[in-house]
Amino acid sequence: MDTVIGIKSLAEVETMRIDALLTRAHLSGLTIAAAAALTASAALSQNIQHDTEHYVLLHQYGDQWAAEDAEIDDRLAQLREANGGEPPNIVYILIDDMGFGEFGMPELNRIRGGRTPNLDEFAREGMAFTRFYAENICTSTRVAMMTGRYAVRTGMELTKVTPPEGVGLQPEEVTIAELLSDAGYATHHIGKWHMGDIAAAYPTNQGFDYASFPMHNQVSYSFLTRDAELDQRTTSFMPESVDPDYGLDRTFRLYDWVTQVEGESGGPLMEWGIETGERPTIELYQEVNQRFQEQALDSLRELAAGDRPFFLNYWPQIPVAILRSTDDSRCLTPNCGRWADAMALVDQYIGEVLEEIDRLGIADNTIVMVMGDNGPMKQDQPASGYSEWLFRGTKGQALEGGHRVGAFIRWPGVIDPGSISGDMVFVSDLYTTFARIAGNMDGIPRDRVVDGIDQTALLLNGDTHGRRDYVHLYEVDTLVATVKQNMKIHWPPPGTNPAMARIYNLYWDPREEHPLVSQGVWAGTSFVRMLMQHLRLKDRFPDWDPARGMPYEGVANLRPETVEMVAMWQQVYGDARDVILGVESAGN
Ligand SMILES: [Ca+2]
Ligand SMILES: [Ca+2]
Repeated sequence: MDTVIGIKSLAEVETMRIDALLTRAHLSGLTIAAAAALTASAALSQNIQHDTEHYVLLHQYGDQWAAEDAEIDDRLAQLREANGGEPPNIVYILIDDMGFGEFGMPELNRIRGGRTPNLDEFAREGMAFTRFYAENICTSTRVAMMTGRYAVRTGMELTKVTPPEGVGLQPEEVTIAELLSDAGYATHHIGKWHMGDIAAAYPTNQGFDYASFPMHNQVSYSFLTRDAELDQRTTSFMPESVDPDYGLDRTFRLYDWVTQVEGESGGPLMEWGIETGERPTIELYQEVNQRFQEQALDSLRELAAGDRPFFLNYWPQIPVAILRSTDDSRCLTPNCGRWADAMALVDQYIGEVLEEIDRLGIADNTIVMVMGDNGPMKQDQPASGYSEWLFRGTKGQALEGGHRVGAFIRWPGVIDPGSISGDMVFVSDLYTTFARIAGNMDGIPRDRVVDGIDQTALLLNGDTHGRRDYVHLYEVDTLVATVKQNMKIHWPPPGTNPAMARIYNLYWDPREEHPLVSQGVWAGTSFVRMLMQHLRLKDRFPDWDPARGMPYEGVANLRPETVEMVAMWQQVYGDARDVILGVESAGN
């Protein structure tokens, strides 16, 4: 990895120690996980191949965790018995671009003039996480939640923003929806998906019984519209602003992509809400968001009426919006910024979901989790109403502000209301934790690295019962920073003196503004050890490539203009979009 050449010399010093650790772990050809299991035979997750840093803790706490796990199994069995033999329902709501402090904290809303009353109340009914790390951008966080793996391991670390894509989540990824389906859950997905526009990646082919979702992300509605261009939020995109004399390449900007679709598991998808000849507008975006909300409530009613436990995965597209509604009465908060107002709308939506859960009488046996997927998109939003809170940085950055998100979970009778967790949690941990609660740890694949740590102990036993004290932070495929406990290192770029690596004490300096000098020097060696183990494991379990295919396969009612657009795209790029066009024809 030449991205970390800067620490190469330090790394060499560590090599012998790492070899020793890995050799110890691979005694008699055992996997690292199996070797760790020798020291703690009962802990449930041990034959899952986690990242190496997990085993550093497992060697120290394995026996303690095994004892705790035995109690947890008893507790989960009791809960199941009290719930007619079934595990709890799971409603998981992921809010786009919502960093830490953006909701669920009334004090901060007062400071900003924001309003999220429903979420503030919800936050007090369960556990608030203070150290919840997501990945720092949409697709990556969604992939990490769905697969339990750092997005970089799946090849899905790039967030695609303009259609078509032609790539997506590998079918071989075993999603949390597939694990829960196998455990007997009914599974619905509503809203943003953003993990590819090829058949393999559709939620209906990745474990969901039913899904209604936009084929791409919100850019396709809110930025790539005539309204946005007239408002100069976008430039040179719409056909009327392409130079008729010199705008030669017709694939430089493409239109008529698939908008929003719905369908059932394994079946065809149907595009809805758009007619032939129509192109997305901000009004369509608002209508679609309202429709997703209605579908989420419909799903809730349908799933609650069924005889199986259910998983409702609701990922609203709002608050992402770059244009204000055409309804000029909108100013839903004293802040009146675009995104702060949109957040008030999200709060209304989620309030309706929570109310419906109460009305259906399923609150007691339903886990509800609400969280953000990454830090706020402030870069393009000077008037969004968002400002940096405690942390510095935005979506896409390895600063705490990019990765740390608001996250709250409610499980009546199990998680103490008003509880606060200071333990570190990474979004991939939800995968393993939900699988444990649903009773399908066996379904987690063993032939790859699964980064998600089982955090059931934290939910059941409360603060200080977490099992993670580190996270690696990627920007696309580059490991940019690593956090361990309250210390954080930003890895130096290639060619940099390793002694110049910036190390921060996040308790002293949550905004990462004052790199430690002498005070942090001790941590450098430990951080390099962590880095080398993380990278060495990749030698054994290389990162995957994403799946590739034709966009929109399986959409039964493609509009004629979409068919034409895809044909043009395929004619130029076809299967060769990853190679250098023209190399062969030039005879090289
Ligand atoms: Ca996002
Ligand atoms: Ca799959």
